[in-house]
Amino acid sequence: MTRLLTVAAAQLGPVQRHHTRAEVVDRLITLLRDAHRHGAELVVYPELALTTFFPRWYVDDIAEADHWYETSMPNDDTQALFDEATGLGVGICLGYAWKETRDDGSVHRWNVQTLVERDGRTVATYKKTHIPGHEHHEPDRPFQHAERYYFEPSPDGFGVWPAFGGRIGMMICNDRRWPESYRVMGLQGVEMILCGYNTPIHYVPDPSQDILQGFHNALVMQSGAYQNGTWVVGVAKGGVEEGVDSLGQSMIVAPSGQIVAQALTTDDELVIARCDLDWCARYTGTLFDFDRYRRPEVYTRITAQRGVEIT
Ligand code: CDV
Repeated sequence: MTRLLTVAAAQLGPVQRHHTRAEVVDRLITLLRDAHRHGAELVVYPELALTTFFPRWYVDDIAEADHWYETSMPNDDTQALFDEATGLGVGICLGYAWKETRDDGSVHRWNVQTLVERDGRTVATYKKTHIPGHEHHEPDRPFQHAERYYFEPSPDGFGVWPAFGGRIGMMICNDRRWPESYRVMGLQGVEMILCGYNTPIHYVPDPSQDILQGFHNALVMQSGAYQNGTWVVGVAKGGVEEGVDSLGQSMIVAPSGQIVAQALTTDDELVIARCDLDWCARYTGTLFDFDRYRRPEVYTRITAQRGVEIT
């Protein structure tokens, strides 16, 4: 018997600064209902789905940015989405900013995705591992990418959870560019990786990469899928948000590395595929039989060293 999972990448068009969470949640519910009508069992939303991509602005006092963060999930603004999903028997994966205040009084700000099963049970909340951009105000940029000011990098790394009849992993945006992200999940037997993203077309440190944004997006997710024998679901918040044009190109990639479905617009759009989780074993049981063919004893630099060392 094959294990089939119908998944929907619920791409969002822009979320502007003046859009309320209630307005955004309405859009998420519209996508959810449509995905359910098409047989989806899991709906994956983008990174920071509930708000505009606020790291594009720097504020001197980070407390002024607190309103962009959730302090609990679900909460008053998102309860309707969670209720609708559970009522329909559809799972969701939702990206948002989380401000955590611990019992010891310490405050932590994370860029997260929460995965919820079809029965409403929270499977896991994943915190973004690779935080791109800059820590300080860089006034010469046309727009900021101050994620390193607004978010801590996760100390936990990449997990894989039994859910949806398979083994599900998560990563967020910049994580998808790093082969280590996929491999750490591959070594835990991942069968489907869920990844929300916000990728401005204009890459300020090196504009020669602008024209390659779509190519690089597909390149990393297709190679990560193939080299680890896993499905990858990449979900954009695209279009022109507060004057910054961002990549759409949400896609579902098979363990073969082939793109099986891809967005055609940069607006709210569903990309749906019926994914055979057993297809993963065709790769992980043959060419990428890790236990048989990998050589971890000669890969020690990968964890022992961070940057390049010339010997
Ligand atoms: N949200 C992101 O992580 N964006 C990065 C940009 C800054 C390059 C990305 O990797 O798409």
